[in-house]
Amino acid sequence: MTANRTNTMTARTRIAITQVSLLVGATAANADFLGLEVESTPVDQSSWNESDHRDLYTVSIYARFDADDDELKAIWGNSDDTLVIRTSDPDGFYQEHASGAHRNTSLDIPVNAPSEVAADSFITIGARNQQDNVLQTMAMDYASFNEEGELFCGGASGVWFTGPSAEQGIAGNNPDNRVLIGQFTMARFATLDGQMNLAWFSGGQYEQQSSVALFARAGTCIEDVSGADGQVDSADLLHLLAAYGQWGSDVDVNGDEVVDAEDVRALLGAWGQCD
Ligand SMILES: [Ca+2]
Ligand SMILES: [Ca+2]
Ligand SMILES: [Ca+2]
Repeated sequence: MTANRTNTMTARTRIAITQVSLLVGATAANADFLGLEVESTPVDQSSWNESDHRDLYTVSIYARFDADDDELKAIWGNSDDTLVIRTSDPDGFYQEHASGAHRNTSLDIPVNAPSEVAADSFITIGARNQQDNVLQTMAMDYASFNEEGELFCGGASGVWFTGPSAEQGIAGNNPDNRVLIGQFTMARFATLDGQMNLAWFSGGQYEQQSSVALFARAGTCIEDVSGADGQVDSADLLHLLAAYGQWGSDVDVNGDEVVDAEDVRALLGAWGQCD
């Protein structure tokens, strides 16, 4: 089992397929934001104070930039451009309830804290804990998210952001110019999907992109639709074909909601070990 995996191509493929016009329009002007990336990591539950029956994985979502001085400033949603992040896990996102929605609490991750804290689901810009975290948030409703449900903003505008003097969203202050925008913990093989709007500065210019799509599968590749073994083979193909034509199935590979020939093509293209 791989300790760490990156689904860069998956995330980009989905954007390419579902947001073609947007991406084409945005690429010329906004080449500085390269897209969302997803990384999933197994959670070590051996020293937890409280048990969770699931085989948990933490899915981290990053915004990747191409220049050190690009700076992610805000993630938002409103009635025109919905923000949603949700999971197919029937038990929802894992929440360590003392940690809150966005680490902007008095709780840091001390060295000897129970490891539940590190697995908490939260949103952020850059910061993984409360140390020097100056994240701000306005009009976001975290009630559902804090109770393991989806993160949603589709009515009044809600936003999380950093102020003018903040530095945690500057790409060069983060490894590989990737700025963390949230981590979400769920059962292995559960899917995470959603969309969001991002704003950033590049060369002093304000830029933004709306309805950036996101799709990932915890602990394995998105094409491992039979969800058991970390490889893409005939079992996955048969499983996908059995769901052919269905809408809203979690067998969907490219995240456009319907299971069709595009998904068969994507699955065949990923044939073999997910690793
Ligand atoms: Ca939380
Ligand atoms: Ca499989
Ligand atoms: Ca599809």
